[in-house]
Amino acid sequence: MEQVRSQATPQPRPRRTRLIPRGILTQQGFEALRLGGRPGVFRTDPNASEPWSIERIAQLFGNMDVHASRNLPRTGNVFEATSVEEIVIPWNEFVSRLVSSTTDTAYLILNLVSPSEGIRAHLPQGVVETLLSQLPQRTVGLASAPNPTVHLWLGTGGTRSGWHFDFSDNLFWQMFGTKHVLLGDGAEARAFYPRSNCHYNSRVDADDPDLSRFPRYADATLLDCTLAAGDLLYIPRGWWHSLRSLNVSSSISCVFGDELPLSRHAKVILAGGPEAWKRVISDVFMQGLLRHKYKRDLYSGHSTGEFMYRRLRRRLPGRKSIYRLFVAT
Ligand SMILES: O=C(O)CCC(=O)C(=O)O
Repeated sequence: MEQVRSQATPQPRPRRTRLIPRGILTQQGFEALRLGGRPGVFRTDPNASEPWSIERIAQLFGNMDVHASRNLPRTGNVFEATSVEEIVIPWNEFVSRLVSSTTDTAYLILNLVSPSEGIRAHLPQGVVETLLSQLPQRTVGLASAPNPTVHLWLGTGGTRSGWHFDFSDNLFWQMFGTKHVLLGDGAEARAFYPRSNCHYNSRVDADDPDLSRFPRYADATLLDCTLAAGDLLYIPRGWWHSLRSLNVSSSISCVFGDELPLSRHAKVILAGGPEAWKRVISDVFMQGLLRHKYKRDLYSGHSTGEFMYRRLRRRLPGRKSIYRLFVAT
């Protein structure tokens, strides 16, 4: 299959535009970008804090146990990966053994704002607070944003996140190492072939798009950038993004602010076509109404059906659940 594709006549590819950093991050510069609803990259002040490195991060959490993934796929659609192994490993061992490995692909994703009770018990006093206080994202008033979700990403070269979009704005800071990022406008949902179980993930493999299966992807206009230490990327809510680390790297993402309105989700779901609509309706019943457990894709949250069920339930008068409305009463 791969051979047939590479020997065929060259296919059209999405048009790419380079996203150029805009100078040092300021509240004003960020607001201008946010108002326009366009992504952008800022540099953050390199003298603001001691530079981050693998050695510095190794010391951070000591021997606290963390959940990590290894054996991540280097090719193919990330969300369809079957090889991935979930492990629990002491932080310092993850950093010294796995991140420094030249053969493995391993990733650790840590929620810094609401670590689970289990993890909290192992956290050295004040470490998360110190880390959060150093975030350049604070410059733009993130501290006052309601319920930010803050994740630390630490992994080997070759980790990939696959095309997906976040429901709120994302300010993504590269602590060390380099990552290649592609971005696509949320309004072009049809070009990204949303997955039928999770509309916020794409069926297209960003590294090797199969245009015979996904021809509309060639019509997408992509923005392209490589993040280096200190760069801060603004990804507006609903914008597709796909990231790949080029070497050992660490980043902190802050997802915050208003969520994408339901109408925008509906447009993406519609772009998924009849197959996706059937799946969503079935999942609304199975996972929403009947609470069946859902087998998640890698790096994925709720299924679209479950998400729609929760959002619709919130809108019902008196917060009555659809279940109570149709079944229990
Ligand atoms: O850095 C990565 O690999 C993924 C980050 C990401 O997808 C996100 O913050 O939404």
